[in-house]
Amino acid sequence: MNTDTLLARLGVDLTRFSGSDPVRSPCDGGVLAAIDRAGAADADRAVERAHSAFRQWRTVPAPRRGELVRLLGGELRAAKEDLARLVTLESGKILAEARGEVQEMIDVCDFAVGLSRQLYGLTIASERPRHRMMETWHPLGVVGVVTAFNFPVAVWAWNAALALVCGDAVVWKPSEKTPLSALAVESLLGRAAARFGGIPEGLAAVVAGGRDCALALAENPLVPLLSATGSTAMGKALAPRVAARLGRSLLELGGNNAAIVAPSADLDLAVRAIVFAAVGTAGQRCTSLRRLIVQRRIKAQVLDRLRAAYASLRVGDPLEPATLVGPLVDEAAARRMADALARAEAEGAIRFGGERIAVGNWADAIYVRPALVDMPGQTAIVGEETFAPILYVLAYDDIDEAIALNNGVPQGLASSIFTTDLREAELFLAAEGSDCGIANVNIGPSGAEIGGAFGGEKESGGGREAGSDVWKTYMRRVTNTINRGNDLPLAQNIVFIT
Ligand code: UN1
Repeated sequence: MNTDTLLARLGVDLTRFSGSDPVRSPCDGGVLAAIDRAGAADADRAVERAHSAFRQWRTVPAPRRGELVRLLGGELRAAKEDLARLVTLESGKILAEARGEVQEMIDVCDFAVGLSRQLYGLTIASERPRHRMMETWHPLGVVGVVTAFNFPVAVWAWNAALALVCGDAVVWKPSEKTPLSALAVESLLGRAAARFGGIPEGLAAVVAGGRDCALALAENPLVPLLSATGSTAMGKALAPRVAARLGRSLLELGGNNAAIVAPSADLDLAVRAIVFAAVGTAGQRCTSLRRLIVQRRIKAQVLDRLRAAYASLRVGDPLEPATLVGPLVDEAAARRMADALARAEAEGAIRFGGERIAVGNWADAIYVRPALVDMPGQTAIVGEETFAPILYVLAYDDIDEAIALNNGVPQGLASSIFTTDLREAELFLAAEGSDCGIANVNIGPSGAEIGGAFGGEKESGGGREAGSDVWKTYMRRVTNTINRGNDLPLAQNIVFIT
């Protein structure tokens, strides 16, 4: 199926593709379509329209808003295979993972539908006679959503499914590398909206532009919440602009995720988990495993097993069912990977893999063998996130040292420990254990379910998306005090007689 047919099946208006800016597929380096890029003024217009839409949407009862999201989930189920294929073509992730990404959208829609009947507030005991206090949650406004190429659709869904149920409008700036997947999602939402009986115009918009659009969303006072996923550098550029107008940011930034392998670990299980977490999505997840912290006595054994597993990894066309590792997203990613490996070698690394390989006749596509890098310690390069399949392997002697290494980087997204020792596992999860937003036992750091709150600490940005009580970020909390009496008792026993 060619791309035009795929886009047409997804309901994308092909007349939008008469633009001058080519969208390339990392799979073969070919041009998928050429679009016109939106600019800052388009972003501001979309925000204005979204704000008007919000003013209507906030008055629709939440369970009814949930119905829209239920219908969106239905459209996603029906289009799962087509959308996954488009995600693979545009992002380069293997089809199995692209299907997983669409499933993640469906899952969060289901979650949000349930939530639409559970936006609970509290009743609070008042200190004053014949008074009652309560907490009410109201819609917040326009939510700006900035997403990255590696999860071109799921991250929007984590935000939008919740935001729509919470009564908000959404303006989405997708990655410049993956606008087509975003336009396809916009079209599927359009189908859901038609079944719903129509939604306010501009309630969920896509602004397919670049950095200037993201900056416009950050600076626009009609955007009370900016949810941005991407590099730490991007977060550092956007967050001060949102803060300058005292807006709210939800940041999901870089990770430098570690796994500790303790002597008691089930190594068959650990090796499988490590390989998935380190090479899945070609090392281009924010949750990708980048540092392996192995007890010194078993390090040689673990490295041997990993080398064997890495040697048998099939790197190639992500549309082929047998492929486990697809391409890197672009030339710049390949350059950053080569630079990181060169720096690691200068810092004492012994490297296995990491070289570029040819796939098909695709001279403009970038495929690499994942790299396993034996390091003498946690050197400077190990503290950096390189968005590529590089796994640094470090040794530790005792568990406190392992936890200190886990925590000894600027990022704090995801972490894990492989152990069958209960005390060690519990220590890792305790206050003095991992300092990350995600801490796992006997599974890798990536591949989170949507039911939990997703996000990390330190330079990973501090935001939380998806499940648990994250919906509260998308609403404004109002504290109400109601007096049913004829007196006016003041709080804190203040006497003020007029
Ligand atoms: C990301 O890479 O931005 O936990 C998100 C995971 C996925 C989401 C990753 N569910 O790996």
